[in-house]
Amino acid sequence: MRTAYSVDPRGWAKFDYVKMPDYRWGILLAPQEENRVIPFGEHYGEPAWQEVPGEHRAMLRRLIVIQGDTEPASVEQQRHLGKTAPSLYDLRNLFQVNVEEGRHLWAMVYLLQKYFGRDGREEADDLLRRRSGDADSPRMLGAFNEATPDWLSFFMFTYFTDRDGKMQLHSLAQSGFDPLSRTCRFMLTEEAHHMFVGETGISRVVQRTCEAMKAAGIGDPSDVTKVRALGVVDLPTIQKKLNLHYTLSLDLFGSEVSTNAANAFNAGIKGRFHETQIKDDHRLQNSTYPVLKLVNGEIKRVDEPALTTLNMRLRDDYTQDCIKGLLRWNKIISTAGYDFKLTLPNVAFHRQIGEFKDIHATPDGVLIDDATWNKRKGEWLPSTDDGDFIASLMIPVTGVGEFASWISPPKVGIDNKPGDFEYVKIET
Ligand code: BYC
Ligand code: FE
Ligand code: FE
Repeated sequence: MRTAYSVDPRGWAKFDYVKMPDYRWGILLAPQEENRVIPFGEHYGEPAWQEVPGEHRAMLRRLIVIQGDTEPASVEQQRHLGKTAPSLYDLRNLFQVNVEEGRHLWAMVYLLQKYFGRDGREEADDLLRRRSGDADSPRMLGAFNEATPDWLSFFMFTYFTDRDGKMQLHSLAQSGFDPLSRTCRFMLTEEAHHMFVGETGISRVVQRTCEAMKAAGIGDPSDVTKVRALGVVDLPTIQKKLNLHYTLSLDLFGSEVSTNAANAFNAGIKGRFHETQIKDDHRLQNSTYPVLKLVNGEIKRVDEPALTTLNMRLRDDYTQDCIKGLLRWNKIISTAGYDFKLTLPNVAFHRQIGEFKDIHATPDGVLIDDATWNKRKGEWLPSTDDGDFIASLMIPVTGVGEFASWISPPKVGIDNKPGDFEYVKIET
């Protein structure tokens, strides 16, 4: 695989071919900021900790373990995809994402080993024992036990779920525990590429679908049978995949109202997105934040103490961040002359965590009963048939400069390489 192989402080990304088994992880930390102070919570303004603060040890360890647990989980979920890559370019991106997620696990294990003594080592062993989707020892958070069955899911996952990673890493990058802050700041530089893979991946799928529809003279993008006959993914199915991965990712923010989140903030362990840029007291003892709640069978905004609503706040920041990609995808569709818009479903739709986990709602946020949900959920979430159709398109393409029928080539190559660059050399 052609990737960044060298990790030196001046221009750490030097590219060359590396054999996968020879790939080595470095422990990468953002440079130490001189005189950094804890930027929020009850220790606000005190010097950042270089060692684990005894009183917050258990909470800190729990958050590091949860963060660490998601990283190898995503690799486990994606491990089958190399077999069906739509091009060498995409195969290279998959491998790149996977080696970096592996390194993110390494970064969290480094913190556990270096700063937490014996129980840190035991937690690190447990990280190796758990497996995504395993009945006996699953990964800790819901979305990381779901399947990533095809490349459309991979792109949705890197767009939506890696973006939860971005938000959580930003919050942990604010941490008063300086070694955690420094590891997370470095991880964020890699996270940008993962989300790029997702955003451009979906762009390329949408692009190809629109081109194929136009060439075939199809006017109605919702004519699923006709569009599928062209060997491309129809836009309604892309919307269903989006609904699934967005809502699974919303669950990763935890409950809207959470004392865990309040405690982590108070303790100076986990801050807000862009904490240091927010203009307020950074203690939040007296302020409120509006939360969506179920009140007498209706979805209502209710003001709650700001401290307990930090998960909701981070989730709102996340949704704002998600919208940007949708604008780009919709631009491709409208430029092609089609009247179809991809949208984010209402936060009450398809939830397993938080306020709305016990009710059913449509993507528009209309509450519905169990029977209606069971009858209609196939309109909103990928069905077995949809999965089978997408699977039928997942035929590997390994010729140099070639791409599968259902996806456009990228606009530019990685490291400015031309379209016919051999990103991965496959040993036969
Ligand atoms: N599934 O007070 P609550 C990434 C548990 S992704 C299962 O509502 P809290 C990546 C919760 O643990 C970023 N369980 O929530 C992306 C708690 O259990 P305990 C990963 C869940 O604690 C792509 C109970 O429910 N990093 O990096 O405020 C590829 C009540 O919880 C879930 C982090 O998440 C769920 N979805 O917030 C590769 C950062 N949600 O303790 C990598 C660290 C909640 O009562 N984690 N529960 O047994 C955290 O900050 C928090 O733990 C959470 C939950 C935001 C996840
Ligand atoms: Fe990661
Ligand atoms: Fe990632």
